[in-house]
Amino acid sequence: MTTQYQDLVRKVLKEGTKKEDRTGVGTLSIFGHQMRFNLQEGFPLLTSKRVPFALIKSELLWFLRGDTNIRYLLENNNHIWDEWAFKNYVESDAYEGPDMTDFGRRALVDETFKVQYDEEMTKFQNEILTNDDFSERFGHLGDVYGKQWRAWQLRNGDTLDQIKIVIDQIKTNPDSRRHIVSAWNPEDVPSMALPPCHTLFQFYVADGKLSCQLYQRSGDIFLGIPFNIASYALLTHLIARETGLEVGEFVHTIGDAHIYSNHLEQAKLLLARDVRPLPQLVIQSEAKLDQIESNEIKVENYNPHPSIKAPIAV
Ligand code: DHF
Ligand code: TMP
Repeated sequence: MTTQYQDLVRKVLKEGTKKEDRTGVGTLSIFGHQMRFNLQEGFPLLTSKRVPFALIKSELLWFLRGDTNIRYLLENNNHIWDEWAFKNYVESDAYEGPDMTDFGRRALVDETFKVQYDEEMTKFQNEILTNDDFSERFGHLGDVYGKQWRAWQLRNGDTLDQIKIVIDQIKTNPDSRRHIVSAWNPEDVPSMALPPCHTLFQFYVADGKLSCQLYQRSGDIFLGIPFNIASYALLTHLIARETGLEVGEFVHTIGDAHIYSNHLEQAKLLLARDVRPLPQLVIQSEAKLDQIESNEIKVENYNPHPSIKAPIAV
């Protein structure tokens, strides 16, 4: 059973350099780290804390639909992207409520402010869900993953579906060394709510098995990375199913791998726990990739330690 995630946490706590960051929270950080998960050995969902697989599924299906509006996520009770859409809204001319500058950090330290923030956030979520105009204006995160994966904008006005192309190429030319999907579009980076953290991935076919390597430029080890591992493992399963291959490995390469300074206690608690046998992924669907429903994808035999709460740096 793999302890690679634990090993990464231990390494960063021990060897990480103290480094300030954009969010003002501060991190311990290392540069350049690689983990390998053999997908034949089970589905790599952390067992040392509960990770909400339902949210990982709906986020990935949202990317695959080419959607960049958080409305679909909210309809699926997924709130992992709310803060970044909310930020665009409160920084716009349309917002008239109380000052929300630096809301992420202030909500952690100021109880009165937190009440106001929760109120404004609830209003915002309701508007996104019920008001089409509002949702069109403020639900989009910019040209993030879904747009770049499924409809990369070309100079001549057409768009390019990188997922479709990579699937066709895996089927017709499996030995190719060019099975690449890039979310990093330098022209669009300035207009994105958050420039892509999982920037580029490549597929590899050998011995009838499909492997995937991700280059992630920036990794929040306690909150983001467990999601990213499971999300790309699931993507590899979905593409393998679509191309008639078995699953091979997921290779996870991270640039700036960091633990936020307000996640240190949580990280130590996680390290004190043992790792348990991995769950299995079951996909029960006849549908093509684009039509798969969330309830057709399940993990079985997932018996993790309890979840551990941690504040997210905005
Ligand atoms: N910003 C930062 N600072 N770190 C991130 O990992 C991150 N991830 C983003 C967007 N911005 C980010 C998108 N992915 C959670 C996990 C992944 C994610 C966003 C949020 C998260 O908060 N996970 C909680 C559970 C959340 C819930 O149940 O709603 C967890 O405990 O895993
Ligand atoms: P940055 O743009 O300044 O690197 O901040 C992005 C933060 O979000 C950073 O802590 C990495 C984290 N993150 C992940 O770890 N995984 C993800 O999938 C996303 C979207 C973000």
